[in-house]
Amino acid sequence: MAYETIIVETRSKVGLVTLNRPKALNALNSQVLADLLASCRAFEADADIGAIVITGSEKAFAAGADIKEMQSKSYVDAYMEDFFSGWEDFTRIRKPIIAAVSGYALGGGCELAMMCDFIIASDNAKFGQPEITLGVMPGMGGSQRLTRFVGKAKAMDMCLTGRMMDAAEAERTGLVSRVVATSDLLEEALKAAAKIAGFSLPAVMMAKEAVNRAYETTLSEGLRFERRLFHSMFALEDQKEGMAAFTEKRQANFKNR
Ligand code: CO8
Repeated sequence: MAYETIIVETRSKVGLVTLNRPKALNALNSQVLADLLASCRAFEADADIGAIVITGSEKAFAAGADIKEMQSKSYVDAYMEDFFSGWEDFTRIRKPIIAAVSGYALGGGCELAMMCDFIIASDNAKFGQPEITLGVMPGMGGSQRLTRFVGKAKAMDMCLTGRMMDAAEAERTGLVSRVVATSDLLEEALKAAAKIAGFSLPAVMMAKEAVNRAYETTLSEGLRFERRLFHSMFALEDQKEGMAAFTEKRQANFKNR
């Protein structure tokens, strides 16, 4: 399938999506949303794919929602079309997604990165929610996810002043899982994705579901949910294989069933 705003490749068992609107610093418009959703759904349906990486350019992961697309909308336009609600569908992709972030991840770009399962950042990455400088506020999860990831003080600081966080601060505050040299970013993200794709896919997907549940429920409910999923794993051939491989001191050969 041909995409207008992204480049889609596969690297062995990893699906790679590169945002590709260089003249607009990968600003997220409705076409990007449609392309990204279609590509991730195709990877979701492809039994050979075990993980997805989303990246941008060295200068920008994405500099936000497309201001030029938004600026003339009326309240009624935004409300009636439920503007950008499609991003919620992105969070329903069940296979693991890594955001490989270099350069600017601002506004919707930061929010897209946070919708992924974890973020690997290059040392030149800059995260921010600058919507306040445009007379608005975050609208794709920035006020909610950022607060859960970095806590109230930092989230308020970012959302109210619009200032950017560099990669070191993003790692210190828990927004990103690791920081690597800019030149190594894609390789490191693909390596992490390939590692995940080598494990049992049902186990990986259940682990993703369980961690995400931690953000939506109480500790006791989350623990019960985790235990039920854990019990269910004894129905997997991959559990038998994984544990047999350990005791037989050999590499596991998962069948994803
Ligand atoms: N939208 C549209 N175009 C953009 C965007 C954007 N977000 N960001 C950059 N561009 C364009 C510029 O207009 C410019 O285009 P042109 O050459 O045609 O003028 C081109 O990209 C290059 O940008 P700059 O010349 O500005 O590059 P600089 O290196 O000087 O600056 C910055 C880089 C600092 C990233 C600067 O471009 C900038 O501040 N961009 C805007 C950042 C921003 O405010 N982002 C938040 C957008 S609002 C948002 O994301 C809300 C999401 C919630 C929606 C929810 C709906 C329900």
